[in-house]
Amino acid sequence: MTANEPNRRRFLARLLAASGALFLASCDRLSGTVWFPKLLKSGEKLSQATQHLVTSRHSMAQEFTEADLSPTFRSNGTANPDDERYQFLAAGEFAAYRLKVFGLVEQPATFSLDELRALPARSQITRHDCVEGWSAIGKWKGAPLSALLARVHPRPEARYVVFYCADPMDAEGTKYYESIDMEDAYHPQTILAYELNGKPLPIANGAPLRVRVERQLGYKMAKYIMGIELVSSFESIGEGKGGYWEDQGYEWYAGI
Ligand SMILES: Nc1nc2c(c(=O)[nH]1)N[C@H]1C(S)=C(S)[C@@H](COP(=O)(O)O)O[C@H]1N2
Ligand SMILES: [Mo]
Repeated sequence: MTANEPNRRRFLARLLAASGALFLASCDRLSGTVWFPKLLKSGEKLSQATQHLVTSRHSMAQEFTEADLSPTFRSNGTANPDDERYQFLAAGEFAAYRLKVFGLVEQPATFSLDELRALPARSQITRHDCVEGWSAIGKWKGAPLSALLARVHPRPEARYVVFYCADPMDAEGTKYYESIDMEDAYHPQTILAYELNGKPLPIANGAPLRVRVERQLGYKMAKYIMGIELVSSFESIGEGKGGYWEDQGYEWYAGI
């Protein structure tokens, strides 16, 4: 320990207290059992910078065993996109589905489901936490987003990965979309899932493809992904703050 250490500690303690991290630490006993620790009221929400101090962005989300699987994995939000193109693809069991990857990449590409299945696969049993107050444990299988990115070669300016979904426009004329930063994009548990509990991803849970960003809350896990764009800022894709719920006031960084 250096002479500066006590000072540094006091500084950190003040910083953490100010940002609500002590509140978080005292709730740590609960982590692993309920969704509560991932979800902090907006006033208690840590700044992204402070989160870097408290928990490493490289840490892994907890994984579970087959015995922990929820009997059913419920559906939330859109359960079957009322969209002509989507319904056409679903009727053909997504044989004509092509994931389009574009934006700040050297090699824009499209991927069929078979091509996505041919990428290295990862399975993980994780807990999904929805801000509406429910959780479910499911087993997801898919291609790590990092493997997909390796195919399209992101440009150095790329800072965010944006997911565009098949959901039709809502009453306000906005469509479901989501975004994550490159750190989460390359995280080993960030996968483009095409299977849930050993079966092809059901339509209710996002068929044919949905993202899992395991350290974040449910609304980040975009379902019905039709396109992926790499961008340097959200200004380049419109007025939004990086996601459907974020545009309505939810935190962009919804995790720990
Ligand atoms: N395209 C799309 N993705 C979405 C949603 C949605 O309505 N449309 N809802 C989000 C929310 S709030 C949650 S909790 C999860 C629900 O996933 P599930 O239907 O598999 O339970 O998907 C998220 N991703
Ligand atoms: Mo949710």
